Amino acid sequence: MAEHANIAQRAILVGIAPDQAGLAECHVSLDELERLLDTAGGEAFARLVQVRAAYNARTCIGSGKVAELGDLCQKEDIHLAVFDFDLSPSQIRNLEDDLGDVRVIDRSMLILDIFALHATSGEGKLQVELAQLKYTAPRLTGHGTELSRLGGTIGTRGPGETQLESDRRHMKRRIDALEAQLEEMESTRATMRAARDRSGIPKVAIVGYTNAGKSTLLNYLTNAGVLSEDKLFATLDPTTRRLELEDGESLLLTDTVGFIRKLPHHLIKAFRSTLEEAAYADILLVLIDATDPEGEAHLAVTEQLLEELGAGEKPILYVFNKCDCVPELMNALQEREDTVYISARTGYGVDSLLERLLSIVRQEKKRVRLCFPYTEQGRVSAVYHYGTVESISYEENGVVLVAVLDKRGLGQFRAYLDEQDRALTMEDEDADYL
Ligand SMILES: Nc1nc2c(ncn2[C@@H]2O[C@H](COP(=O)(O)OP(=O)(O)OP(=O)(O)O)[C@@H](O)[C@H]2O)c(=O)[nH]1
Ligand SMILES: [Mg+2]
Repeated sequence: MAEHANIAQRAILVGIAPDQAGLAECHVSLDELERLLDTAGGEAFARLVQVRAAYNARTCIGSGKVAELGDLCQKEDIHLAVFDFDLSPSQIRNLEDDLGDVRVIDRSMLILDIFALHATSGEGKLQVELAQLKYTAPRLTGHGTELSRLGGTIGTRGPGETQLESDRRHMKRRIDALEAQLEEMESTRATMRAARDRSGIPKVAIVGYTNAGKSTLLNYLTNAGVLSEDKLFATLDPTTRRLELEDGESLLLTDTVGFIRKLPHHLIKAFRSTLEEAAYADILLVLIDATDPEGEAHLAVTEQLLEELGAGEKPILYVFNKCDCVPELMNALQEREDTVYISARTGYGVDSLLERLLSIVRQEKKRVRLCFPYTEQGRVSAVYHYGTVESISYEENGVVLVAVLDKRGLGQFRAYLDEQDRALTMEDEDADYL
C-alpha cells in the first residue's frame, strides 16, 4: 500500500441528501467539505450524492452506491473517500471491506486532521491527541497496520498516530494522562483569566465562522502577528492582546478558534477550554464574511454554538467583514445599533467598530459607591469578581467601596449601592438587570 501514499490525497466526496429538496443544502455542505479537504492538502476528484430513501445501517449509503463508489475509485486509481457525515467504526470497516484498497474517513476525522496540522501550542497538540485517541482510534481497529504504513496522509496525521498501534490498555492510560495534563493547563489558563478579571479591563472575544477574518482583525487592531490565511481553521490557539482606546479606556481582545457547521461534539469537548474563551468575555464581536453567500447560515451556526458554550446572553456586536469586496455594502446605511460593516484588510469601518465597542463598554460598566454594614463585610471580597475596586475605607456605618462594576455586579450588589447611585441605575432602562 505504501506506493499509494502520494496519490491517496485525491479523494471522492460522498454526501447524503434526505430528499430532492435537501440536495442544494447537501452540496453547500460538500462545498465546505471540499475546502476542508483542500486545507488538509487533498483534492476532491468527484462527488457522489445519494438521495436517500431508506437508511442502510451497514454502510450508510446503499449497496448500489457503494459499488458505484468502488468502480469510480478503481477506474481513477483513487484511494480515499471522504464522507460528509459521521460514520460508526463498523460502518467504516464495512465500507473499507467492500471498497478494497480505499481508505474511508468522515468529516470529523478530516477536521481532526486539519486540527492536527494546525495545532502549534502544547495545549492544542494535546487536545488534538486526546480527540484523536477518543474518536479516531476505535474507528481504526483492524486497519492500524495498513494506516501506519501509509503514514502522513489525510486522516492519519498528528501525534495520535503512533498511539493507534498500541493496545487498548495503553491507550486508556494515555487518555488518562492527557486528561490530567490538560486539566493542569486549564487551571493555569483559569489563573491567567482570573488575573485578567482582576485587572477590570473589559474582555472582548472575536468569534465567528472559520475564515471570517478574525485573526486579520486582531492583527489590524493590535499588530498581534497572528497567522491569517485563506484556509479553514488557521487559528486553533486563542491569542489575547491589549488594545488602547481613546479616553484611556482599554480592552483585552481575544482571537478564537473558528466555528463550522457539524462541528463534531467530541472536538467541542476536547477543545472546550479553547472554545470557552467566548464564554469568559464581556462582549462578543461576531464576525461574518460579507462575501460569503452562506453568511447567514454561518451566523446561525455561530449563534447556536455560542449558546451551547454558555455565551448566548452576552452583548454582541455583529461585524460584517471583507466589505472591500462588496462595494454595495460600503455605502450601506449603518442603521442597526448592533451591526457594523468593515474591512479588516483595509481598515474601512474599523473606527466605527471601535466607537460602538466603546459605547457598549460604557453601557456595561458604572462607577458606584457601595456600603457594606460590618455584619455583612464577608461579602466585600465578592465585589472583586465583578469589577475593579478603586478604594476601600472603613467608616462608621460599614465598609465603603468605590468600584467600577459591570451589569452583573450592579445587579448583584444593588442592595449596597449608595442611595444616589441606586437612583441613577434605576434611571437607565435597565430594570431588567437591577
Ligand atoms: N478581501 C478581504 N479579505 C479578508 C479580510 N479579512 C480577512 N480576509 C482574508 O480572509 C482569509 C481568512 O482570514 P483569517 O483572518 O485567517 O480568518 P479567521 O477568521 O481568523 O480564520 P480561522 O482562524 O481559520 O478560523 C485570509 O485570506 C484573509 O486575508 C477583508 O477585510 N477583506
Ligand atoms: Mg484565525
